[in-house]
Amino acid sequence: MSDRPAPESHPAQAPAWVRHAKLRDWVDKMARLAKPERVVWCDGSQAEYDRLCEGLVAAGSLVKLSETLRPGSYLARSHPSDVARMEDRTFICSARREDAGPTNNWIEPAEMRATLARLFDGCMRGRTLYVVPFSMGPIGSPIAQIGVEISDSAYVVVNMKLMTRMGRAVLEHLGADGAFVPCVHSVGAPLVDSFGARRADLAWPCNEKEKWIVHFPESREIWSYGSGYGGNALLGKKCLALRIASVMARDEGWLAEHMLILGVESPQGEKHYVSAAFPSACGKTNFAMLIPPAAFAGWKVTTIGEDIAWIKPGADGRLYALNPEAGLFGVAPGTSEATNPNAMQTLRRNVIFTNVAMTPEGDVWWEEMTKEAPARLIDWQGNDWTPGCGRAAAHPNARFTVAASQCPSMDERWEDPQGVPISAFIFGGRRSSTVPLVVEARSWEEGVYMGATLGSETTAAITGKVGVVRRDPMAMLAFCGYHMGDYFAHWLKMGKAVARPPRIFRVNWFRKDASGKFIWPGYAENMRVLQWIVERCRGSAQGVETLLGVIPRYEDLSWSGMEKFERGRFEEITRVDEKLWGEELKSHDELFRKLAGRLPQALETRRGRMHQKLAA
Ligand code: SAT
Ligand code: MN
Repeated sequence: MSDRPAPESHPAQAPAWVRHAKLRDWVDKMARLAKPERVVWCDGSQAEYDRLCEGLVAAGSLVKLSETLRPGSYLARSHPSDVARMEDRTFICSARREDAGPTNNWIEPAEMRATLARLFDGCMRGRTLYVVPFSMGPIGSPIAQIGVEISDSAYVVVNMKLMTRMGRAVLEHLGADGAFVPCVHSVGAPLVDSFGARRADLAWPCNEKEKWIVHFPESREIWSYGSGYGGNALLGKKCLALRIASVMARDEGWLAEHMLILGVESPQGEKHYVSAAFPSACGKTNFAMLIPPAAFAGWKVTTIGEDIAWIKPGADGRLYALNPEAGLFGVAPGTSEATNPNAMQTLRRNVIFTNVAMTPEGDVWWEEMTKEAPARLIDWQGNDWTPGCGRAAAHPNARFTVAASQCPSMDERWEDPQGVPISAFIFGGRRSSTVPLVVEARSWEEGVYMGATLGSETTAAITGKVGVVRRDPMAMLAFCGYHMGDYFAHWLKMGKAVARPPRIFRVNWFRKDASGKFIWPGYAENMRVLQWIVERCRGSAQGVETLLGVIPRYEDLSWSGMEKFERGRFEEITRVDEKLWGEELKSHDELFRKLAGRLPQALETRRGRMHQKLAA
């Protein structure tokens, strides 16, 4: 039997509020290719969200959690082959291989398009094609961008509703001919085969054999096939807001960064905003929602964003940062009242949890959420679980999706369409030795070098060996949509493009002592470092020059409430060990060799100077 002509080739008409002819044509074209049973244009309403969640519950894809313990919330359990972003299946298909650079996977665009045409042909048979218009950034903000994702996953639609400004209002703003980034997504699991035979759906449909996350930077398109999880499927996040946006930013003179944005207000009411990049497993979300320790009465830390920053020059010569997202897609394990009370408060209601464990009462649990695990749980795969059974109850990459507006620490300006002025950039990694608690760059160039050579040790949550330093320039290794050498050059250029560029700092909360214990208590105490940083920006704090930059002395930080942290400990955590830095530089050499040919001379020179200083 051949393809049945109807209803596949006659998907539903677009509603009257879709005035964009090119968008309608594109959706028609995609529907003819993917052959869904129906097309639904999402309006982004609460009624639509509730209806879709009900449908997902009925289909067994979501479990409704206890309305008393976790109101308005759901749990999804993914297929075990589909639990994280897949860097080895992520491609930057620029016209020329050298423009993707050595840190990205690349396939020749025509070949990739042929593969996608084959994969997407009929891939939505028996399913609904949802059209999901979304804005990254407040609708109408001069910094915002519009995307339209088509997806055959209702789970994706409800997550996009929490993570972005989504629906009819976006298309009303787009008008009849506005620019949008087309994003195509399919779980790659048709319910009807090409002979018309139907099969039952799975709770978490995906394609076990093939997954592809593909970007065409020149035409600014995103295609994703085979996965329904996180950044593989919620295409506004890493795909648009970082990989495609980094290319737009390079071309248009701004920055799309893998950075949190937070505000720090002193008791005198002086406010600074800082933006910080951390590779995964460095406590980025916790830092974004920091609550100052008791001794810091009158100090306030507020959140603008916890993952991505879009940063543009303002008329006053400063850089302004905007959080393009409207929600949080955070790692659940490790989140607790001790590590992040603001996150715990955010998660009280209206959350979609993915791959966490469930209690017999219909609430959620994950490793380290409480000191003691409940006596019985259903684990992330739906099996009975008891403490000591040898398995993790939640998947280490289990997630929560929730509207940012529910977070008690959100800054009053978090939706300011102009963004907020940035005083400092911070680069942080997880390093058990070598890198001091905090160091300030003496120049923009030195700061760019710090960011470019950012490294972090791998943890159990990341696949691969534990404790190996992975170079992750600006925490953008997996997210830069073009050649990393050109990206560094762009950063250098941006420092010259504004009259008052932010100061740049490097931090490391993770240094260990000789007995292998963390020296710094972390969490709330990070406020002490943050205070020094903003006071440096104000010009009021002191420090000393070292090989690496300016480092505070013991007396330059505030220790009230933490008197037990003696001078000796502080010296241990801020020491610059020349032998270790000799080793460290060799590893910078390795990264630079990889980028040779496109590495800016200024960074080369700086590295040479460090080598010389160490040799002297
Ligand atoms: O899954 S996401 O890409 O959204 C989060 C992450 O892996 O960094
Ligand atoms: Mn991230």
